[in-house]
Amino acid sequence: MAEIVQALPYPFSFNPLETVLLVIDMQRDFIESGGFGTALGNDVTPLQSIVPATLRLLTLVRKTGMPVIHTRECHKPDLSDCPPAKLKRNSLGLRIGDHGPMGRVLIVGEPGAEILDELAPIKGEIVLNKPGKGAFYNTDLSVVLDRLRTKFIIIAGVTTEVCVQTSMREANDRGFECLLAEDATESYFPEFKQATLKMIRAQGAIVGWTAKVSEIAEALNE
Ligand code: TIU
Repeated sequence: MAEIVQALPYPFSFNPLETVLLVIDMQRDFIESGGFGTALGNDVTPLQSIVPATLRLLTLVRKTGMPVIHTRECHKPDLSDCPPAKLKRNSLGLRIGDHGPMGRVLIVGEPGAEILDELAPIKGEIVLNKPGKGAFYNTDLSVVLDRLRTKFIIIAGVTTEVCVQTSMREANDRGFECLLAEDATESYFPEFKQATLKMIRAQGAIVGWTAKVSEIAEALNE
């Protein structure tokens, strides 16, 4: 049964039985002060503003029974999955693996790598650790989506132009139809967020669609 979201650049038609919600990297390291986002020289506070809309999206998707997949950008404690080029890229402050106020930066199992309490995965939801910006690179995401018989992906998370956009492009190239939740994604740079939304839906949804959480809720009669 097809549902229709009043999305941009034109309505997004999807079957909830073939849809997953992919929540990208809503981790303390990006959203709370003192982690990786701060180490890169950013003011992290704008990212905190999307927590309520992301929670609303999670809540309504959970109600429908659609699968939820959370990702976390993080690395093994020995950094064997972190290419030297990524490790040395940040020369401003703390680097990946350094000890910071939320434990070792971007390392699996450390407090900073955890998803925000408000958005924490619940029983049955899938959590994928990813070493890259894209959610498909060096992860089991393709296998998981195949097993769930996924055709459509609703995407939320941070940051819009880095891990979210990379993951959305990867998914689009793999044949998934993707809808980005506009108010459940954020960037450290407002102009980058707006540019990303525009470039995703340009040229007849060249990468995918965008819509507000309220528009997704409407399509799901919530
Ligand atoms: N720096 C930045 O904007 N983002 C990242 O490094 N990772 C994610 O987007 N998750």
